[in-house]
Amino acid sequence: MNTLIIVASSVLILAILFLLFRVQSLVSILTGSTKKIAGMSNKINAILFPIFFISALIAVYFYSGYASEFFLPKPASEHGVVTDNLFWFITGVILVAFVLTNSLLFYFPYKYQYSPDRKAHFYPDNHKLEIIWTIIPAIVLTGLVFFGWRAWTDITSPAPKDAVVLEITGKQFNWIVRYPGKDGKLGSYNFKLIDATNEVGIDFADKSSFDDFLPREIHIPKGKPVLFKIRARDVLHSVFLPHFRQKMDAVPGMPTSFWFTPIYTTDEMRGITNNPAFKYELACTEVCGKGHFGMKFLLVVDEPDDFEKWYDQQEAFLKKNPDYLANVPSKLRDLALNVSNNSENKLSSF
Ligand SMILES: [Cu+2]
Repeated sequence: MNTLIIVASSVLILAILFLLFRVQSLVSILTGSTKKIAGMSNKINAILFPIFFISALIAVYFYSGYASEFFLPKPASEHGVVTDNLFWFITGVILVAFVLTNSLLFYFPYKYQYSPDRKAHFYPDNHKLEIIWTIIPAIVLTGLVFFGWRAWTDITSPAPKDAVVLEITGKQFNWIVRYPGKDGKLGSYNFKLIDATNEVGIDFADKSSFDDFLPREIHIPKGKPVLFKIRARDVLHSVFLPHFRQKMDAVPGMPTSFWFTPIYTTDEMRGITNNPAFKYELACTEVCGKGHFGMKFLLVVDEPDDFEKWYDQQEAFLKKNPDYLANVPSKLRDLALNVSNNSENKLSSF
């Protein structure tokens, strides 16, 4: 409300100044003293420049306090902390450069306003100045690009060997998540095998697929690297995990990936955000059709022990859908039955 009042009064003051100026111009035209108007309008314009700049700075200051309510909460991954630090550092650099250059930009029209006693000074170039204002931004920008590049390569580099792997497939209009089961290997897939139940086209000729499971919620352990393998079934989608500061397009025919390490469990984040109903979520950030808005998937960060427990309780796709055993080559069918029924014990045979 305060912001609204401040903005409204600033607009009102500007409007009044403008009207005063207009009235005075008209009066001067009527009385025939046009030279005086030029001098007067110059003065008013000159004073308005710094006034406008200072009021804009005050408005930005108030607005940033108001907008901070909508900032993303604390980053919940190691990469998120790096990304956030980089963001705030860049914002700081830009703010300093902005305030410096714009202070001069708005101050100079005031300082060098028209004066009959002053003649313009011809000052075509200054090599030293040119070199300084080229080299300093060049060094700062190179530094920023370097840190940004390092953060990016870190997120997209190969995940550590012990990373928890999961596959996420975007389709119009939901996400399908697949874990590799106890063997840690995702079974291969083939788009020709997609049907209403086998939504990602799991290929049951590959024995790594026997224990794959497709849960309704993503679970990941705190403090361990997690690798998301991303693909799309139809159009472009984009996997966005705002709390972990992760975002990657899901592209049909071109698998992508990223990895990160979560640092707060869902429960811890409930404490941090002071919101007992807090849930991590995954959203689609590529306008992919009319159901785009509904592409939400919940994500839970567990303590590593709870995660193991949850992982062990999940039922393999083949166990839930025994009809698909028919797709398993006959010589592997016994193994498939064993693995899917009791994935924990039988995997040593792989
Ligand atoms: Cu989408």
